[in-house]
Amino acid sequence: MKRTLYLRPTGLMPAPAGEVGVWGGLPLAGGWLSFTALEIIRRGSSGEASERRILSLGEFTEREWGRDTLPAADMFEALRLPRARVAGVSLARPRIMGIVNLTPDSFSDGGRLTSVDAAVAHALKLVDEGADILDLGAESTRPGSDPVPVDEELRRLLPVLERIRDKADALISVDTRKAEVMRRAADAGADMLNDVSALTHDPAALEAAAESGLPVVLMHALGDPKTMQDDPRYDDVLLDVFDYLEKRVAACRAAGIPHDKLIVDPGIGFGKTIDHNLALMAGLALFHGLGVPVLLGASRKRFIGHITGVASAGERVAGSVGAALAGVAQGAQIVRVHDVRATREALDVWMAAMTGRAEA
Ligand code: HH2
Repeated sequence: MKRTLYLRPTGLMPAPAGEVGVWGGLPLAGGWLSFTALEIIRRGSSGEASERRILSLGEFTEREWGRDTLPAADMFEALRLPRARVAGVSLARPRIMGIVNLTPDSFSDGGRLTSVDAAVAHALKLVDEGADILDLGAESTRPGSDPVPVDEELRRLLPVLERIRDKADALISVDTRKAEVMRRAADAGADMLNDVSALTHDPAALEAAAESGLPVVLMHALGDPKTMQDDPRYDDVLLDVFDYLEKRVAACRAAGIPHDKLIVDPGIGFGKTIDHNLALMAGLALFHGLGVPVLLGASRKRFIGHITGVASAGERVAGSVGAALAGVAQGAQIVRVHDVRATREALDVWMAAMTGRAEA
């Protein structure tokens, strides 16, 4: 049945330490925030949100509790439950995924890491700077990019993966859309998979990911990289992306991937205008209603250049840090970034200032 009612947690505030609760609030996904209100979004027959109403949690439960079933009860439940660890790493605090592009043509830093030595050194530097996860990508998916043959992707990826596997004190994620690359990466010791097509590009990917037993990031993209920026349209971008990810979560579970191995990502910049990206950023907390961790990849992307006027992607560090903090302020458990050190410092200060506690 098509979903017509959505709950976006709002009135977000830092979760208190220890057993003390926020009066009138509930913990958001077992993390660092509590939500004290819900935006109730109703989708009309035209496909657009036809009603948006913010109710405090007290109002919501008082009004609705008496009924047999709470509206969107599945989402309400999903918002509160703590998230499972990802490959042993707790998501009770935000995690940084550092980008290692092994491609000659990535939009922001392509061609820099063409030797295995340079890529390994860069990956280890990101860990030193505070990355919890490294995301190795050997196929660019920037707008307009061409696909890479599987042999070439493996040739770029495996030597680096094998060399950092035992050296890097971080999880290793592999950013790929291909089943064969997923299998080989799992054999070579990868800890998680990241597919910008949410396991739809390669018909064998669902099975390969399920067999690997690894956690998987399911990202939303409209169309493929070659054409995705040609006039993308949605009825309501936030609700359409939610529905898509909900369907992909269901497809993964049907294929044997457990719920606690899934992570979702709205796919900033993948078949989206500036307005679409900003609607997703502003509504990001909605995705917690899927009951799995949320990943945000906004680093150095075009909407940041549009807002700041910084044309060169490599110089969009401050804007990217701002975007990462905005994501974490909505409970995103993982931020995928190029500039690990700047993000780590900003995040540590932001968390300490928000919660009144410095992490050891
Ligand atoms: N963005 C890019 C690539 N992979 N994966 C996830 N989960 N989320 C993202 O937002 C995302 C992603 C594009 O950025 P980048 O890796 O810097 O560029 P390129 O694809 O050109 O290598």
